[in-house]
Order: sequence, then C-alpha cells, then structure tokens
Amino acid sequence: MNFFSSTETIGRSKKKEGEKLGKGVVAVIGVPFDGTSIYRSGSRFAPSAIRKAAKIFSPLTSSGKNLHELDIVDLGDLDLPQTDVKSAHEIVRNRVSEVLTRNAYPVLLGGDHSITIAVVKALAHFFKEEIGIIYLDAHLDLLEDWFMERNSHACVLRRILELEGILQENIAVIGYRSVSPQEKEFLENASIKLYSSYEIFEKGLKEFLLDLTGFLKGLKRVYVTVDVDVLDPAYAPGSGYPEPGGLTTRELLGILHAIGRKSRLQGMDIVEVCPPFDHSNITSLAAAKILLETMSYFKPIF
Ligand SMILES: [Mn+2]
Repeated sequence: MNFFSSTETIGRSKKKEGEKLGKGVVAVIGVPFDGTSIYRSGSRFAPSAIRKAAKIFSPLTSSGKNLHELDIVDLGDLDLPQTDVKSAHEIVRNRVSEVLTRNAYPVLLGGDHSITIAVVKALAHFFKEEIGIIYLDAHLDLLEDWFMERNSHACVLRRILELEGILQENIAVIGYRSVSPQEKEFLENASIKLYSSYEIFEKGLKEFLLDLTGFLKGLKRVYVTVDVDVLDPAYAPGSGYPEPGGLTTRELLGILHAIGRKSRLQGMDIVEVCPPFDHSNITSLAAAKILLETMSYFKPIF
C-alpha cells in the first residue's frame, strides 16, 4: 500500500478477497498509475478521489435502478511500478484476466488511459471476436508512439487495434474533437465508427442515440472506456489532457444509459481524472456519477 492508494471502497461496497469473486460480481479495481502522462500527471491519485466522491450519491440511479441489488466488490488498488509501463500493464492484465475467469465484471478506476491497453488485452484473449469497444474520448489515441513510448495514453486505440481478436468494425469512438495529421492519415484505411462531439451537437442527442443503437445491435458484448476528457473542460477541468468543445455531463450520461440499455455490458473503465488539477472535485464527482450510473446495467448473470 503506497501513500496515494485508498483504503476506502466504492459506493459503500464490501471489500472481499479475490477468492470470493463469483459469477455476476462487479469487481472494482483501482489502478493508480500515470506513468505515461507527459502533460499533466496526477491521475494516480484518482482511484482514491473517485471512491471518496462516490460516497455522496444515492444508491438509486436516475433510471430507478438500485445499486444495492448488485453484488459490488471493491478489490482495492493495485500496487504498481510508476516508471515501468510494461510491468504495470502486466499486473493490470493479470488482475483483469483473473476477474474474467471467475465470470465477474471488471470495473477499472484509472489511472491514465494507457491502462486500457492491458484491460483490452485480457478481454480480447477471453472473448475473442465477440468483444466490441465503445471509446469515449476527446482524442483518438491513435498515435504510433508518444514521446518514444508506444504504450502511452496517446496510443491506446492504436495498440488495441493490433490485438488479435479485435475487429475494427466493432469499435466506436464517441465525442472526439482532436485529430493529429498522423491520425488523419491512419484513418484513411480504417473502419472504426467515429462520432465527433460536434456531430453529436449538430444532430442532437436523440438522433445520435438512434444511430448509436443501430451500431450497438451488431455487437455481442461491449466494453466501455470513458476518458473523462470526453467531457468539456467546463465539466471536467481536472483531466490529464483537456480539450475544449466536449460533451456535457448530462449528454455523456444519456449516452451511457443508452449503451447500458441496448448492449450486453461486459466491463468498463473511467480514466484520466487528474485530482491535482481538479477544482471543487468537479471531475471526481462527474467520474463517480458516471461510474455508478453505468455500473447499474451489469446483469447479475454473467
Ligand atoms: Mn484517451
């Protein structure tokens, strides 16, 4: 246990040992790691901040579900090396694999977005071509490398696309508004579904959700990764790499509710919350709310 890890558990859930993980259990794992954050580091403090923020919310979600009816188990924070990306990712992947083997749902509290590479490695190995990914992010994270690190938080989707079992047509990026020239070139031969934040704004949420529902129908199982910077910095000032022009918290919740209702949710993460740059816990509170509302859609039967 290090100084930035938390001893609290999410949403008043119990803390259990791994051996008690079973079918349909929602397994929360804190991943205090920000070893690839170059601009604003500090997301290693996020698991603790999100857990604390989650305590104030009612167990009844906005769609009337009761979180107390779910079997939520908080496995605590992983102990991770902060300057060795590969080793840290290996530890994350092993933990997620263990959760999947026990037919439980992994829910990760990042950490920088790089941890999602490790999570999806485990999912792709377990579910093969059945897994679809909804990628909520201000950025495309499609760079080949970032500051000479191929497993950086700016390269997450690029690494995911290289994994065996991952099909491009089963991936949708939602809410992005930043594309680098290198990424633009890469996209010329890609078949990922893309919905920019501007497109969502122009269409309106209702019409966008109709479109998204059509996409979700083609997916057998869904993993949702939420980079908190998908929200506008006004709604999430404390993120690792803010980009103006984003979604409101209400829009994001609407999108996540639609995903929860229309798909078979298999796991999720919320990443890039950066407490040292947060004000009045706005970002931690948004992340906690997003997490609890989305978690309510996990089915008790795996
Ligand atoms: Mn990202």
